[in-house]
Amino acid sequence: MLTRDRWIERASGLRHPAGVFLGGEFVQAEQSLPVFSPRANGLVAEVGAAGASQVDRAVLAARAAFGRWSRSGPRVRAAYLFRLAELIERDAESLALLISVEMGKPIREALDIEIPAVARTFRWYAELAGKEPGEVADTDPSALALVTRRPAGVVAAVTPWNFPLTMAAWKLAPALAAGNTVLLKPAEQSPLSALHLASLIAEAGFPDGVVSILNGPGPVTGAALGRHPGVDVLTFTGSTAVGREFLRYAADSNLKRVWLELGGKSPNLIFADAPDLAAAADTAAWAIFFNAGQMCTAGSRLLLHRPIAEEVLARLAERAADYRPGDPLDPTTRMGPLVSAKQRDAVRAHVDQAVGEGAELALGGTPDGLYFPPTVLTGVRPDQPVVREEVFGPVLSVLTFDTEEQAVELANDTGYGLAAAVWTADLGVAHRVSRRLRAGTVWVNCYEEGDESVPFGGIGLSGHGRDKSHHALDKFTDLTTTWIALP
Ligand code: TXE
Repeated sequence: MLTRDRWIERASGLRHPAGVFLGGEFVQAEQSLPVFSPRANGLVAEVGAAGASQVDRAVLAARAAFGRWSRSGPRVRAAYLFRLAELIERDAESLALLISVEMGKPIREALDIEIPAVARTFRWYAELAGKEPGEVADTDPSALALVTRRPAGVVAAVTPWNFPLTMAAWKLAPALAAGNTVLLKPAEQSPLSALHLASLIAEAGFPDGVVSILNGPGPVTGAALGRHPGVDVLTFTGSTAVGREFLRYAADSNLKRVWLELGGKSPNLIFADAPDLAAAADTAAWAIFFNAGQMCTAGSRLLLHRPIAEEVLARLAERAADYRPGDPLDPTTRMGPLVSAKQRDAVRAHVDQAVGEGAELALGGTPDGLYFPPTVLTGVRPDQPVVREEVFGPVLSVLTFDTEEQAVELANDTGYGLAAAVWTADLGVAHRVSRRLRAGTVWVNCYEEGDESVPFGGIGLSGHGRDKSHHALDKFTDLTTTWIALP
């Protein structure tokens, strides 16, 4: 791992392609987009942004490329995805550095966690291409019914900044493997890593128009994709509010299929008989402070069994010291700044409001610039906004429970349903509670376990549909039945 000074030196020499990656080449942008770095708390670059007419052109290019790409055969498509994975690994340091500069992720985590996950995702779907056979249905023998999967067509993916390249890969890889062409609209906070990805897509030699990458403001570029009649599927990760917008865009345009992976307010339940209380407390800290809490699966509600509440809180406070915010380009930093002043203000407003309503600040609470310290609130009520709404910062709300029934009730007292965790040595409690928790993912005696082979997504206000695994192909394919008469 390079030293902080070396990373800073490399960051000062970073270059990025100009323009918009449209139809296989970088073309002059219609608009421009300022890029702020939370690390520098200032403007670091300006990149090209696509307006509505470039979105039109990109959709046309994707339409034109679709026929050949979808008929190219899975081995051909897999070869491009494998090549892209190799290039991502080759440029791992540059990609990690861009992510760290544009959204403040600690460089070590960008390099050790995010980039390997991106390469793995492209490889995993390359390996899956062509391995989802169709069916022959058991119908009356007078006819033959074939059920086959077809690529849906032109897919638009609108993604957030908290894991800029992982989110892009979760959408691009399955959609491309299944034979679709894709338009990616990255978040305006993280356009630099997306531009580098675009240059790797060009280098990998993907046919023109198979992938376009359109930076731009959500309400302009994102909305144009959401409303476009030439887009067949829209896949989105971001806020619940914008998820609702995409459903409206679809209703007002061509009823395109919309897949939503939205926010969360995940409960982390620790029972008194947890097999290793210290590990449970350490993991609870990681579950909320990793990525400065800017995680849709952040364990933002810690539900503690009353007899062990004090012990867990004491251990949690010790662990929180490991997450003292620091320069994201320092390899020892485990928590960087929040992504923007807007995000910092929203997080601070949540904490101030909770304290104003009587919550106790057990830890943290006061930011230094964009650096927000690990913050723990006790004495909160289940009906307070800080407990009900996604804060998207390193802010943990702690509640206590006395019985299993009460724990489940508190955990499910939310409109979100992305993830949940339960810590217990009792197999009965583990099974009963995990079965009743309303969430797309439930962890038992662990947190944030994940794998390309396992579906990820939520229910309720956390959205629907699944990223990752072979189930993601459901989003990007249509089932077609072909009846053949057998006279
Ligand atoms: O998300 P937005 P923001 C949550 C989290 C966070 C809040 C706001 O609670 O505090 O959202 O974050 C595009 N039409 N999550 O503002 O606005 C935008 O350009 C079309 C949870 O960053 O949802 C970006 O590409 N598109 C989350 C994408 O939507 C629009 C990850 C996400 O931006 C648009 C991020 C519009 N009107 C935030 N407005 C998760 N699920 O992990 C914005 N966009």
